[in-house]
Amino acid sequence: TERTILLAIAGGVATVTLNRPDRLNSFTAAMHAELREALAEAREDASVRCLLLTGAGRGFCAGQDLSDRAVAPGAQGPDLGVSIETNYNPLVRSLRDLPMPVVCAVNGVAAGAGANLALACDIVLAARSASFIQAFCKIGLIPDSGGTWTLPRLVGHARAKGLAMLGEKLSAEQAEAWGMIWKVVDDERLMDEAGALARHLATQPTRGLALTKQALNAASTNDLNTQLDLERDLQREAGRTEDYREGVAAFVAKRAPNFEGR
Ligand code: T3D
Repeated sequence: TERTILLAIAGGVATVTLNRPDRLNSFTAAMHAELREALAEAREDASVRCLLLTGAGRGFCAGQDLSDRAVAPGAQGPDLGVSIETNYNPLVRSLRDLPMPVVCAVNGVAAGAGANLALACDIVLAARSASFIQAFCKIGLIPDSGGTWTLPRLVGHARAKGLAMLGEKLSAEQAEAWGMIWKVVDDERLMDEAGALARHLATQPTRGLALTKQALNAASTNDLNTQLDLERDLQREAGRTEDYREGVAAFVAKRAPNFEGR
């Protein structure tokens, strides 16, 4: 059977492609399991210094595959808490905790958990024709995959509530204008630009970027004093990396640095 997740490692970048295009890459339990495997493989490969996540076909990801979820009247449906605990939460945590930049190339519609999966990544590019839909409210659910946490922080409470309670389609351009994503790219340029960005990041000081990610992630919940302490600790760590030494040496010698990710 066709793999539902594709993993390609080249040039320091692990490209992970959601691959159920005829279902707009919506998630089954098997696909979650394959994605966990791919992320573990990428994480364990010492050559990988950036992860790029995208979708095959015309959609990015339509969230949970709902054909798995229809139940006869009166019958007991699946426990969605178990689904979240086993599949969606570990996925969001693993992207957040991955000690390298995670780039997302949103190639088409991102709906439900698919939208919030994209927003859990560090740098989100979207095709001009892509869109984001907090589709949960239309079927009686709440935004998951971190959406209730991520959305208000990215776009503010007023917009988060509008998106979550109305489930309207938000265009990629509006998402960029609201600061929800990094950048919109013309459709035919998306994968080239996302690939170039990921390959660039893979040549940068990976430890420093991982510590930067850790600090910014923590800032969403820390007060200033706690954050200043954290910056001290993480800067101490960054200052002990070989890439920091190389960065300063290259600057002083007026030459290009050669970062090794250590
Ligand atoms: O259950 C749990 O474990 C809890 C966790 C929940 C997390 C969630 O993500 S809940 C939210 C689930 N997702 C949705 O509600 C979105 C459903 N999809 C849509 O609303 C639309 O498909 C889109 C707005 C995303 C795209 O619309 P459009 O018109 O571009 O495409 P389409 O025709 O609707 O979809 C194309 C095909 O993909 C179609 O199949 P067909 O007619 O060609 O045989 C459609 O049924 C299928 N598809 C799209 N999304 C899903 C799906 N099939 C199963 N599950 C889907 N989520």
